[in-house]
Amino acid sequence: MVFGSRDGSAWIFLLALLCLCDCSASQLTYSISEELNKGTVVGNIAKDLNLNIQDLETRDLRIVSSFSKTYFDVNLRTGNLFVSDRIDREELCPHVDKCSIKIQAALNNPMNVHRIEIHILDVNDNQPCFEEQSHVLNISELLSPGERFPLPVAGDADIGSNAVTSYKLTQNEHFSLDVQSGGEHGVYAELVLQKALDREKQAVIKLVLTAVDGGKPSRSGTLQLIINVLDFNDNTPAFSQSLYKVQVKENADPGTFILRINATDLDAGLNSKILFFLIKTGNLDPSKYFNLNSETGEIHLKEKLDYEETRAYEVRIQAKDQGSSPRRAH
Ligand SMILES: [Ca+2]
Ligand SMILES: [Ca+2]
Ligand SMILES: [Ca+2]
Ligand SMILES: [Ca+2]
Repeated sequence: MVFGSRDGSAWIFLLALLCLCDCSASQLTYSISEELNKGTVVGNIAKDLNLNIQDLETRDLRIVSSFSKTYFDVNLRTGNLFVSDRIDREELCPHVDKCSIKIQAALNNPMNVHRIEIHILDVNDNQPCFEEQSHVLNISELLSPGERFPLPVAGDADIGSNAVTSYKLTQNEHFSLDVQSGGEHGVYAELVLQKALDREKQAVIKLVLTAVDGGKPSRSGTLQLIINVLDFNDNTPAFSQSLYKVQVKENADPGTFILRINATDLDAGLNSKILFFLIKTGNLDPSKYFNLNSETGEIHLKEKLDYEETRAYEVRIQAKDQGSSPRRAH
């Protein structure tokens, strides 16, 4: 138990007597906003309790509270009950919708105790905020429009319409936002794929999710969304030329460099890693005459050629990516 602003052992006695005295005395109710300046008048208790102003001093009016702070005091010359300490609703009543402070106005001769309940109304003094600054989503370029992805929920220490009421998303061509309310999370949002992604066009998409509260004016908090577009093997290797022509002297030594073939693949990782292979066509096994380095695409002579026997070799080469469902080009 803590007592009004002034001294006293006599007051300990008074509180001990609280239940023995006139507890049926009237009750006053006031409503004020949180975070009012010290000195702000809540109401006039002399008037509201029908007391003479002179009696306040002669009957030694005191404000008594069971809180560790009194928050309020009374001006004995005017009867005004005023705010004497900072009132932060979020600190006083965290996660509670209804918040009030109960105090008592105690008078001597005769001893009276009047109960006063002061409702503390919420002010929009907290902005929505996310637990993290950025959130990463890994989304395959294979997925079809309509796929949904849950997003982190923003908190707001205020209540009711001063808490989060909506979410917004950066304008973009691939995703829309579906904002739902209800359930234990209050208001939450899901990302909805509107247009299929293409990693080869844009591998990372950065968007900003904004949580907005319903205060007037409203406050907001943001979260960066980083969408990594995961590769799907949707590109076939492509040779730099469809036909490579090269002339070799028939007396060239085995090991002589002939040419290097080149192919590229727009995908990523193994989906774009290309290996080359010589292909048998008809009776010709090109690996009898040529060495192909499957990684570099370099072709070297394997054994001496005979112009009189064969004047030209047409060799088919396959380029194959290393995706789990590989794609091939010839
Ligand atoms: Ca508040
Ligand atoms: Ca708020
Ligand atoms: Ca590929
Ligand atoms: Ca791809």
